[in-house]
Amino acid sequence: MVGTVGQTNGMPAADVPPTHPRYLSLITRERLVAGVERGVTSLHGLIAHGRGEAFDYLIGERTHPFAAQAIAAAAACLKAARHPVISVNGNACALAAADLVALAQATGARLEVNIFHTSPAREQAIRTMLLEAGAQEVLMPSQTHALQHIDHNRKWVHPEGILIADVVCVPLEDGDRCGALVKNGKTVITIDLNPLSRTARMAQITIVDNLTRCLPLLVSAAAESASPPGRRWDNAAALAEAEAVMRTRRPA
Ligand code: PTJ
Repeated sequence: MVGTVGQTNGMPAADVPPTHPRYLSLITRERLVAGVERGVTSLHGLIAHGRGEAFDYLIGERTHPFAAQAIAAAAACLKAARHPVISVNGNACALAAADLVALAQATGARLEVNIFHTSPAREQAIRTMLLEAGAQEVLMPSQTHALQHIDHNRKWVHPEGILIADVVCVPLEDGDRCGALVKNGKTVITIDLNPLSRTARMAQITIVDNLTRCLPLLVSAAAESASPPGRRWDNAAALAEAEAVMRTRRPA
């Protein structure tokens, strides 16, 4: 697919040919630029994406066994949850709205908008994009219910969503909120290409992979099987493996 929105690497997106060696990466950037243009993604989100790209480059832009195992653990955890919630920010929505909706359907999780950079207009734009992608329901942050142990905009949550969730899936999270969710007694699943980030280290299950690659795998894992009996997940070991791959892998 050749996109129609935004500029990509200095050239109009429509000029990015599928034969370009960096095609997928360029088209993914274009999705984020389009997200900014439609008011879903913050400008800061472009910077965050660049950081993610750098780590993705270091793992050879592929899903490694440490990620595949984390995906299986995350699918089982979401399916075993009493009240799972998928927390959606501006980057996750622009990159993967349809997959987030599919994940909610496959796991019975509720979708809730929750962003770091305060903007009621952007919250509404994210909600609209999720509804357009097929969501039946999108919970919005309230102005009455706040998580404890956190000060910024991300503390505001929906009383029937994140507030009472036992398991929260938070792709591309910032460390403060991940820590707050854990302190509030939640099990946190995150997707983060940086195995050194505070989020990656504080979450109980971290999938070190690109959101765009691992979400379809997570949806399939959740849709395929009944939840297997919970095996104990060693997140620190998985992060150490990811870091080792980054430090030792030679480019192909
Ligand atoms: O929409 P908002 O206001 O909630 O803002 C969202 C961002 C992502 C801008 C905000 O949460 C933020 O600033 O996040 P951080 O602290 O930069 O963390 C983002 C993490 O996600 C970093 O560790 C990146 O390496 C990682 N990351 C970026 N892109 C991807 C990614 N991980 C997986 N897949 C990606 N595509």
